[in-house]
Amino acid sequence: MSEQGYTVAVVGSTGAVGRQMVKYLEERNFPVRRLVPMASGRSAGTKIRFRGEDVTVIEAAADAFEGVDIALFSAGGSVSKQLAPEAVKRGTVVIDNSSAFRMDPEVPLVVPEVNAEAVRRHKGIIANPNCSTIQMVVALKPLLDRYGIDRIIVSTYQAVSGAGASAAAELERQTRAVLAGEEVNPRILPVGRLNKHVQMAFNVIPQVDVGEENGFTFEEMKMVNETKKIFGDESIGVTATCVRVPVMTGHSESVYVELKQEYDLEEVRALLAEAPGVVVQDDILQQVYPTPLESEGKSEVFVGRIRRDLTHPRGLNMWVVSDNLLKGAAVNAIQIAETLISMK
Ligand code: NAP
Ligand code: 3JN
Repeated sequence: MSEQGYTVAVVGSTGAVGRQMVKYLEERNFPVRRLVPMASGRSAGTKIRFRGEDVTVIEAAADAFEGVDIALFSAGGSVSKQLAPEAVKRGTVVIDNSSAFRMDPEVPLVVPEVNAEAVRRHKGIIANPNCSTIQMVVALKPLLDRYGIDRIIVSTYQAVSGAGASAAAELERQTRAVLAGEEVNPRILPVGRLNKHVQMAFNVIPQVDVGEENGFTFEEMKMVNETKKIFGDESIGVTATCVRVPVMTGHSESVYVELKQEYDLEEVRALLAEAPGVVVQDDILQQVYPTPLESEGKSEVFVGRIRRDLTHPRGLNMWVVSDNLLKGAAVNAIQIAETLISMK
């Protein structure tokens, strides 16, 4: 690592998340000495803009990591499994945005507002959690610290950009087709690699990622398992229902939490208002609450509809919204990199 900054690779730099990684490395003034954008052979040779200059995208391959200090991976789990160990062999610290290593006990799974210290345990790879997990744990962390958490029941309303640039394009195409009275022809959502596809425009789909034998989807089980790992508490009960909605960007979540102790609602609001990375927007009588449209382009987690549950003395309901491509992916990954270099 050089005093003038770091050589930073972005693997998947042409994708929905990778583009935001490049943009936010610049916006957050990360000390990049040299940017190395990578993608598949299909995009090699194309240019991306960084700090006012065109930088050529190269094909991701083992040798391309020679001299790279930090690599932000966002090209899917199979690329991470194949190339992250190669990058580590060459001295690169990998911050991986896929699920490939998240549950590996040797790999820290980090949301800096929640468990920044875990970065110190890395052995070359640090995992970035799933977007739906990240925004929920940021909002729950102050409550975990003050009261403890018994149980969480979450339902998500996930934007199509979470499924990649092609899914976002599909929603736009389908919406135009429906309005023009044309055939819709679903091709990507809910899960590109499955054979059956479902219309997204003017619809909601109760499936994010593939189904599992236990009746949950992989996305739902990511929320269950990642939350326990990040909070370092296997005893917390987590149940998730993940739903895709026809929103371009911004995931929303209805979160019901049962705390270990009785709480004071005004104290909960104050704790959330003071929590790092959280913005409270909460006044139903004045119609103040977060929406995904308004969260787009912002790095914080927005919390509203904070209310005492009427059926359980330690139950609390809230509505949690964040830009899934930013705090849910690119910004959290860059915050991990910022934490890493601050610990040097
Ligand atoms: P996307 O828009 O489809 O972009 C995929 C990117 O990966 C493109 O840059 C693509 O490059 C590149 N790529 C594909 N195959 C490759 C290969 N063999 N070698 C190198 N690069 C390759 O997808 P996305 O939404 O940005 O998501 C990418 C990945 O990020 C996901 O698969 C997931 O693992 C992770 N992700 C995580 C979260 C989260 O919750 N934290 C959210 C969204 C995504 P080309 O231009 O060459 O095709
Ligand atoms: O669908 C969403 O809103 C988030 C998608 C995340 C995602 C998409 C494809 C593959 C992931 C992820 O990060 O959990 C993966 C993956 O399993 O790597």
